[in-house]
Amino acid sequence: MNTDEDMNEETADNLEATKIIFVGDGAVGKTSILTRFQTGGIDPEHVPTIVGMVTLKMKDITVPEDVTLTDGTQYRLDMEGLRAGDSIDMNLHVFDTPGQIEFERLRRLQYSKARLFVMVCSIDKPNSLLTLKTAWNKEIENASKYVPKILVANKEDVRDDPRIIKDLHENGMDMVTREQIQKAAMELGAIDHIFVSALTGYKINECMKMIAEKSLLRRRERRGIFRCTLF
Ligand SMILES: Nc1nc2c(ncn2[C@@H]2O[C@H](COP(=O)(O)OP(=O)(O)O)[C@@H](O)[C@H]2O)c(=O)[nH]1
Ligand SMILES: [Mg+2]
Repeated sequence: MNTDEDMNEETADNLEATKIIFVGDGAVGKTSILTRFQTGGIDPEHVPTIVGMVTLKMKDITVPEDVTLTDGTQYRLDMEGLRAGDSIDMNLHVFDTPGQIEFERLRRLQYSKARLFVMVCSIDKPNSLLTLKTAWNKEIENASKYVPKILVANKEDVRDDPRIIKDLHENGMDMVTREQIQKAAMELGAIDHIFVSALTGYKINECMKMIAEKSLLRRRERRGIFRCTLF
């Protein structure tokens, strides 16, 4: 089935290895989301990730429609041979990156050929949403402007936890609201967002499906941009 035309990066052959990158501050639950999806449980200890890659086999993924963001940016289906509504199986190679800032060089190496960035924050850590906007988004945009991103707000299970609400108040903070996440998704240029809990498993399967589906899109290159020629 392979014609010469198929031998570029954007063919359905690449479904064998679709590269997904998780980013976000340490301890927001990136590793836990993946572990919960794979095994149905999470490790209560926080073990900082150095480099982790897991392969997830995803069945019956529905090829998505194109997406247009409120600012007009378009994300289009970018896999030859696929049409919106098709049902496919995919292998996701998910890179669970270290959140610590000192691993920046390591992360940059991982970003090449990514098909989707999953930006993770935790609703009990307002700062983890702020750093997505200030630090992580810049790092991602530097790596590629064409790769779609989604926003995942974890720890939905603690939303009404009086002890955590009190702790946040004592430090002059509040739980991150649903509206704040919605607004942040727009500001970040995320093509979708979802609230999950790795602890209870709430929306974890939906989240992984969303990841698989959205990785098939790519930001449409703007027409009419002056292309530099070197002579
Ligand atoms: N309450 C609650 N705790 C969570 C959830 N997800 C992860 N955690 C805890 O948060 C801590 C950090 O999780 P981890 O997955 O290591 O974060 P990472 O650094 O982003 O990979 C661990 O103690 C987890 O048990 C969640 O959905 N709810
Ligand atoms: Mg981790």
